[in-house]
Amino acid sequence: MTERGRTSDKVITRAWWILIVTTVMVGGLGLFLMYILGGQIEVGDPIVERFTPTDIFVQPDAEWNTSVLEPGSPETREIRKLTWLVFAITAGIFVVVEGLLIYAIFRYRRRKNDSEAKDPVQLYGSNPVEIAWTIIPIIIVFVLCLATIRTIQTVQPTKNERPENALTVEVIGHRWWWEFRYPELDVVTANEMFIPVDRPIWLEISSADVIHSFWVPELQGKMDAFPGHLNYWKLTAEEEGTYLGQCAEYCGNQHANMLIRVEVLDALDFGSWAKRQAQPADVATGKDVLLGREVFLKYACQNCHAVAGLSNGTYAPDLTHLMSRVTFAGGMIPNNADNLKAWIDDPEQIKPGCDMPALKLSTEEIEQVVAYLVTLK
Ligand code: HEC
Ligand SMILES: [Cu+2]
Repeated sequence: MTERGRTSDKVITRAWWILIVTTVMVGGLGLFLMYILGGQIEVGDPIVERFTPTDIFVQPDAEWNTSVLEPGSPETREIRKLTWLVFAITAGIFVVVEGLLIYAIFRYRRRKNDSEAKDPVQLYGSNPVEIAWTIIPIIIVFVLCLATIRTIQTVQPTKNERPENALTVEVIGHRWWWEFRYPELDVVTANEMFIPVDRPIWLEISSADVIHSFWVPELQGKMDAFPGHLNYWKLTAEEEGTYLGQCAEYCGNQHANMLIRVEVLDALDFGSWAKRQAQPADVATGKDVLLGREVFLKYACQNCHAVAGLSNGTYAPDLTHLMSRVTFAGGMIPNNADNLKAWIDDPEQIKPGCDMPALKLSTEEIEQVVAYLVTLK
């Protein structure tokens, strides 16, 4: 072509440069902002001088193993099978499409001795090609669809498919913690779900407020927790150990601190855990402990929290066997006396926006109430 052809080449080159430079600039700016803001997002302001938590955002003693590719139940094994199938099909598509693209780029590139004026052969429409690239994707989507439906049918039970020998756990999402109730065992606990190995567990999942989602990646898929509606999950853990999970539906500002910890025990250990949990632990003796119990009753603690034999609050985590749990506040903080003091002094400092108010206890009262709480084993 003429002068004009060359100018448009230049324009295209310039456009490429503008695109590359803007991408790098916008990306760089984004990273820079993330760096600055990331450093500023801290857990609360250090307004509290009296007590400071020793450690936060830790799941003590647990491997951070939450991979969907390492199934710990028959259900997650089925899900992984589907994952690999979808991956294989889409990887195949990727290879074919990219292969053709690269082939076309090299095979039909402009050669040195091509005259500038020589345009490639111009084709307008081709029925066989149009039909092929309509039918093939339809078949692929159909296959993916069938495979997905089959997996859903295998892993997701209907209301009537509760296995005979299953153990029922009612899972209730709250902002921002989980409640676990075992109706057959008369046990209520929070954030840490204990289950026996090799026995089907029947989960009845719901919510006390907004929509949450119960997700322990190695044990089952995600299941929404709705207020006023039950969803069912069935799972059988195949190995003892600790499994971690996380609320998987954005539910407010502390969503990220709504963790799940599942302890899978052998049948015997589970039996003794359940037996212990079903009994009250409120056996306060000693001056400070008894005073702490008074503090618990005097302040509103008892309206929100249950301690079997002492109070019946249902709004907040059951504290009957608080010290049998290794974490508290939705699994975000290790459970020990120092952290409990910091928490009761000002929950906002640790978990901004959470639904427990700072009740303005004196330093002495905090020491006393924690002396009482740590007896709840
Ligand atoms: C208005 C209701 C309310 C009152 C009153 C209240 N709490 Fe709480 N408390 C909560 C809620 C809600 C949580 C869970 C917060 C979270 O994890 O987001 C909580 C969590 C806790 C926890 C951690 C439990 C766990 O396993 O996660 C302890 C311990 C606790 N409160 C002690 C107390 C004490 C002691 C008092 C009295 C001084 C008190 N609370 C008063 C609502 C309340
Ligand atoms: Cu949630």
